[in-house]
Amino acid sequence: MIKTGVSELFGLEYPIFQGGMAWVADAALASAVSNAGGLGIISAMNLDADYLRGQIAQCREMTDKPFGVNIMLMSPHAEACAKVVAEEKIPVVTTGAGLPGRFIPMWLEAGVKVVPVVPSVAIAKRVVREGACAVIAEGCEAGGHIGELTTITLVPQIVDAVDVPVIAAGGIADGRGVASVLMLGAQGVQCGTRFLAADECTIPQCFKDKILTARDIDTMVTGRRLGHPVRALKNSYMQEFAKKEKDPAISNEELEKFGTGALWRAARQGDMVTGCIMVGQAASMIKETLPARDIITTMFAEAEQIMKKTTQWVS
Ligand code: TUI
Repeated sequence: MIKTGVSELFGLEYPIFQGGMAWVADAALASAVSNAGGLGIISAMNLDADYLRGQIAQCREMTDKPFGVNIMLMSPHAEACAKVVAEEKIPVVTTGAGLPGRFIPMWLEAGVKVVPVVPSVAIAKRVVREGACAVIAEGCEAGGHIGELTTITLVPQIVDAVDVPVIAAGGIADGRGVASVLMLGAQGVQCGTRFLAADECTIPQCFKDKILTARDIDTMVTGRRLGHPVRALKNSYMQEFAKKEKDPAISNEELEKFGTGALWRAARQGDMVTGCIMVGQAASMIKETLPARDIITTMFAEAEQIMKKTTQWVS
């Protein structure tokens, strides 16, 4: 068994969070991960408070284990959804794509544990000062909206900078990834892409097939000009975005508009051509879809084996 400050702090059998992926992380996936001993997370994404309340109610029907909610801070409904998290007394909230400071006092008041995704040391220090009880250090191997640093450089620097447990994310899809970030000082992992290929994940099969056939060099990053870089699989949508991004005749407004609805088209409509297939670099390491429970147990059994083996090299 691998028990860490993260499994203890959040009452988990395994120190693993499921990423709060927009248009993907619903009650079905979150309850499956929580039932398997990790922390399932529902994404509030760009939808409103009623959607979130509905997903929370469904998740409570499907699990009696703890689960979390992710607030995407760029959402126009972030404030309304942040209030739902407090009202529903969700045990853990994670945040992404911005600074959550304005909501932290309300969450702490309601007894919600706050765990922001952080892309740098400065932001990690800031959220801990504001009341975060752990942070998710996400490297740019991750899918979707990313920072600049890699997991291997970001995690140890954040471990040194803050006195709360660090959860590593970005590029972790198997036991080797888990073992490696534990060596860097992390006490848990968050996986997004690996759970896209969970049996309980409700994205279309064609999206899962793209993951299973992805090669190492098949993702690309666009959106730097807008200040929010996004990693996704190379396809005509991403290539078109990259072209528009380089064209000075195209305004930022027009570029933003081109981005609107693209993830929804891929994740909900199965549009693999004009949709944005957000996945991390770990996509090409994933060879099969599995139930969430098997993903977690296999990953941690492998991590344990690796750590036992490596201690034999030490004398
Ligand atoms: O949030 C994510 N990943 C996401 S959000 C998302 S929805 C979206 N769609 C299109 C464009 C943009 C977003 C898809 N994937 N991961 C967590 C994460 N948070 N990664 C990086 C950050 C982050 C970045 C800056 C956290 C804080 C931060 O603060 C600096 C600031 O100035 O806000």
